Amino acid sequence: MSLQKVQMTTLDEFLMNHPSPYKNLNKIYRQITFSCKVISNRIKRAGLENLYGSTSITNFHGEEVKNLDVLANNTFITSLSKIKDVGALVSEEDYDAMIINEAGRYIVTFDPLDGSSNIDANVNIGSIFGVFERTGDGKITKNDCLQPGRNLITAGYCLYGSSTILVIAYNGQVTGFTLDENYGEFVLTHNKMTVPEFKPIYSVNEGNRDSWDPKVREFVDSLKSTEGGKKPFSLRYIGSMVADIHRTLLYGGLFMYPASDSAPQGKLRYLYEVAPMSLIMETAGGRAVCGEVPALDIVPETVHQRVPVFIGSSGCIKKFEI
Ligand code: AHM
Ligand code: MG
Repeated sequence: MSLQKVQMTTLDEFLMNHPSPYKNLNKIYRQITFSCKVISNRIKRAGLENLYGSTSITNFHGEEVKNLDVLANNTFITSLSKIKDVGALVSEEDYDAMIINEAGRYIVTFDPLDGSSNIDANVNIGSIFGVFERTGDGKITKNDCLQPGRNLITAGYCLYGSSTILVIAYNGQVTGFTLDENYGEFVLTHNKMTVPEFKPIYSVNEGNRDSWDPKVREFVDSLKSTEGGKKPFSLRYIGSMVADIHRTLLYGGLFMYPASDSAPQGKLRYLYEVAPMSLIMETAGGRAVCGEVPALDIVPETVHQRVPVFIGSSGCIKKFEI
């Protein structure tokens, strides 16, 4: 009997075979992926371990904090704080940037558990992260955290879905790894990912339609129009950015979170939601814009700055710009 050759590349092996010019980035990846494995496991066991539901806390964003939000945030902070090259952390769940080592070289921004409103419904949720380098040679400061997405040296997300998938923009490529729970390893499953140039799918919370800018309203209406026998775009909206972006990356289409009357800057935050996802989409050949400006060129003024965003296939973004 001949044994079949095992053709698996783990994430560790991938990082070793594709060394980054940024020293010790693999150590940061080790801590991030460990956090994602822990979070993935706890999400799967949430019903059994009584982890669903909310804390009594409303955070500074005015949002209800879920038990799993706290667990995911603590997991990221604890594991990243062990790396001496990590100088600062910016988390969606914490009011300000945290300087954890003034001599550290890197800033890690993260949304530990995105899609909070879907947590208790067992619907896909995810973690998002980005890594910047400090700007000067001196001690790291909170100002070093306010950088445009273009400065990200790597970014990624982990989708906790029917399987757990980690997608990273690393060394100029987008690569996907699936968690093999038998071995506890992320294994390469999606090599050199590229987003289709065009696909008639749009993804937006259309309940906000009446309070969008008229240009956005007209644009979304045009996607649905059947005038002249046109086939309308299909609507797909999960309400978890990680899941909506993952589908967009694989199938193509357009994900949007425009500004509205109740959210004049949009809802999504730049440093740990929009910038990392924009880097991933642009590296995969797609586009991301905040109105007229490329999303990666925004320089945030505060760590929790929100921006309106349109992100996806370049052919779909082009339609918006016409
Ligand atoms: P969260 O970080 O508190 O979970 O909020 C971000 C989420 C995104 O995942 C998603 O795209 C958006 O909020 C959905 O918002 P809405 O419920 O307004 O459609
Ligand atoms: Mg979020």
